[in-house]
Amino acid sequence: MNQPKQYAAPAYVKHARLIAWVNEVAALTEPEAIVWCDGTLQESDKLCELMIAGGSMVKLDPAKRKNSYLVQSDPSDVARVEDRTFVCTPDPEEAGPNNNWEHPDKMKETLRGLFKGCMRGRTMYVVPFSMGPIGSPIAHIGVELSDSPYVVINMRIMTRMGRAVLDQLGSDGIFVPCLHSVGHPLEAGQKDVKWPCNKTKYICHFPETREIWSFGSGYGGNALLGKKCFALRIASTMARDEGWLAEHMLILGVESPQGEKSYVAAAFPSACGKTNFAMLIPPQSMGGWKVTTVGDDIAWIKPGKDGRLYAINPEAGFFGVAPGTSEKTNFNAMATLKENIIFTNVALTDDGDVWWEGMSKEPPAHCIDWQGQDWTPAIAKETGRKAAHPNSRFTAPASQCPSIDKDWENPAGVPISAFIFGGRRSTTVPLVFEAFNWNYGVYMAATLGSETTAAAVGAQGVVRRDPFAMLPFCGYHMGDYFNHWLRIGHQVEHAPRIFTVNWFRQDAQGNFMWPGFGENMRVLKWIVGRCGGKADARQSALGWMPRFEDLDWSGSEDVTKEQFDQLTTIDTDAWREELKLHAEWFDKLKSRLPRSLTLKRELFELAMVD
Ligand code: SAT
Ligand code: MN
Repeated sequence: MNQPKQYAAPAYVKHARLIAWVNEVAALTEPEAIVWCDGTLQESDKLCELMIAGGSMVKLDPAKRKNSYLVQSDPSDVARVEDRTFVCTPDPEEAGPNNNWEHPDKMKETLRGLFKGCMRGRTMYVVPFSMGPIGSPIAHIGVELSDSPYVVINMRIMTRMGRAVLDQLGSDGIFVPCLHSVGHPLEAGQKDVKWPCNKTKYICHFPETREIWSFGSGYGGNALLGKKCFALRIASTMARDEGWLAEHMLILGVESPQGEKSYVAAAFPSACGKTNFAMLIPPQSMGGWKVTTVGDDIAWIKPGKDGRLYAINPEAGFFGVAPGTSEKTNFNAMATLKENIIFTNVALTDDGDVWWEGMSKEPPAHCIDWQGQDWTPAIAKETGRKAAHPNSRFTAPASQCPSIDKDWENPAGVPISAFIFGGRRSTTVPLVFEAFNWNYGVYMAATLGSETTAAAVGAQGVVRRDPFAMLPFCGYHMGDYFNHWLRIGHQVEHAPRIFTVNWFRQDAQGNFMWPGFGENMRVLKWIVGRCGGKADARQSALGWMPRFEDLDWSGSEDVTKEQFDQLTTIDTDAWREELKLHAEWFDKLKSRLPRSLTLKRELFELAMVD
């Protein structure tokens, strides 16, 4: 049996509890060595060299993309595994029907069995990270122990990572312990594989003790534990206890030609275009509107002294979906991706660059696809094989984004004027409407539905309820979470207005009716106009809705009044069916469902009688 070669922490580490935990985990997992990460570029470069030497990473041609790399995962490890994700509380009621549950004692026993010796032959990296600007009153610290160099280099981009965080922690600061292993120990002489992982996977959260244990996957939200595991599942329980919100939301700034600035936060399920929306470029014809990016995935929101809600982006990078990203669909993302990027599961071109479906109109004549096989347009036509996996990703420093907001690292956050909720719905849900009031808005968010995407393992394109786009991310009972939202709205003096959008409605022929992307600015302008008392609306059964003339159509040739009417029509038959699905969903939450939401559902039912 290999004994760890180094147990001692560097002299600059002063945190006794952290050192004790690292030693305890090392005794359990038996790594070959322990490395305390400092977060420097040199360290990251060294890890990349190691991965390249081991055949698990390719350096892209620096003439094409400086300091950028491609990693291709095992085909079995390409997305979050929601059915292997657990919230472990003593009482199953606490976790709620929205989470897989196990008792913490029992789960720890299982995990200890799995983690026993699981890092043999590997290095255990100690990764201190801050979610949010270091020292911000809204930020929180975690430390991830991982045997994956891929995790380290991604965490360096996605969080504030390294020695500065340990300095902030001092000798007794609070941190969330995040333990991760790919679950693929190497016995003496055993050769490593390209992407180590384990068939058995467990992504486990312990809200009571604020701990995370993740086993068996090296991918995205399963392994970069600062993201969904900490910043959403654990943070949502912290937020419930402490009176704030941890949400699956992008944050963007909107500036009018007159220089008036508002911020909105918007929740969409994974892979529904949050990154594109966060980096939207308004049509020039609208005359000088500007959109700036604060974050593209997660928002931590706290009440400010002035009665408004203030949001920070706890992340420092974007882990965005690559396919479909192009100069046309997201110019700012493409500009962000020019250097210092880690690509995962996209294709490698013959000239040492990357490619994915939708990046360019003309596909390359030949490339190596995400599974390492030859790919040509002819092969694709014949076999249907994609060059890039539909959930392939880029990891990019947020600071490189041309639209990054000047206040994106403001420790106090930015004031939020509107919340927007959207799903991927080919039918039923109109383009946009504003809730009559906070409680109606909470109802709409609580019943949000969306057609599933490749971001999670499982069937795609099926409508599932994804309340607040938080179904896979809320670390406690969804009924309690709705109550928490209702409470927050009434506690703050200037609660944001709440809007529902749907960019994905289709006509009878299956064509998208709304052009989306930059054109979403027309809807966004109406939304901030509503918040500032500058936009008109008509009352509908669902809420306040724009008439055709209430949107700014300058320079638009895409949408006629007839098409707009179709986009905003309320199909009462479809809504009666929809409301039945709401009832089914509410039934699952039983006694913890707020009564005001049940009542709202009944009101909507009455309103849908022709
Ligand atoms: O893999 S992640 O969970 O980080 C991405 C996503 O599903 O949004
Ligand atoms: Mn997400």
